[in-house]
Amino acid sequence: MLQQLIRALAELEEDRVLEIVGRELEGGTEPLLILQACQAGMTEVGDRFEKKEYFVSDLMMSGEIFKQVSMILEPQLKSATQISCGAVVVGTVQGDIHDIGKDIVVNMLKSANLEVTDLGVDVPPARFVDALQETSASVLGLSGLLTLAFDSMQETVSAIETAGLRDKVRIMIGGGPVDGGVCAVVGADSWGADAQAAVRQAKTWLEVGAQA
Ligand code: B12
Repeated sequence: MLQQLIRALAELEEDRVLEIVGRELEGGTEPLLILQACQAGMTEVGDRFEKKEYFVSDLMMSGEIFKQVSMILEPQLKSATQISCGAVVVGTVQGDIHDIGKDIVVNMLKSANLEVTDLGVDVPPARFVDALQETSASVLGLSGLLTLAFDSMQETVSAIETAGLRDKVRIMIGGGPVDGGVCAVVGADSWGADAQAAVRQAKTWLEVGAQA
């Protein structure tokens, strides 16, 4: 059934996607598995865009469908307890407006009872610095899906260094094309392939134990 969900999203069949998601939830499927299937569908959309089978309007459509699914799954992914276990700042870097993955990361961090300041998209380096100073957060998550986002990530890390905050803040990066090589070039401390990795890393850095 999850294969059908992947295909329905790849085919941009909005009603079918929502129908399958509803049925899977009723049948007791883990919300995280549903989310991962939708992510696989989005990857297929991206592949078709690369092959010029899809256009930007199709990317937008896939984004809309994914956001609806996220809204349905969000309450199911939230845990019951609400005690904050640490502060994290998150945003999509300057020049990049992709926010679907970033929003999932934000929601999952919140679900882990972390206090998250979400700066949104197209965030300039100075805004990250301000937010870190305002919140005293010791963890920063940078998201970016475009190759040009790597430069913005590097500029953000440099701005944090210049502001004298680098030794107080651990920086993780993520988004479609990010990997260990990008992490090293950008000067971040860690990178993650998905939202679960972001939560694991933040909890490790914040030394949040089993209570979160
Ligand atoms: C939907 C989409 C759009 C939508 C975005 C809607 C929105 N509100 O976000 C719209 C239509 C606006 C869009 C626009 C563009 N897009 Co676009 N888009 C996509 C698409 C199909 C899906 C992205 C997505 O949401 N994936 C699903 C989410 C859940 O995955 P994710 O973002 O990777 O996030 C997960 C992980 O990466 C991780 N993660 C994310 N952030 C972080 C942060 C941390 C700290 C950690 C640890 C983990 C982490 O956790 C997330 C959840 O598990 C991708 C294709 C792809 N393969 O990714 C292209 C893609 C990213 N887009 C692309 C392009 C080229 C563009 C445009 C330039 C197109 C154009 N000609 O205008 C513009 C750019 C606009 C801009 N300045 O940013 C290219 C980028 C190529 C490149 N290497 O630079 C891609 C790869 C498509 C392709 N194959 O060519 N796009």
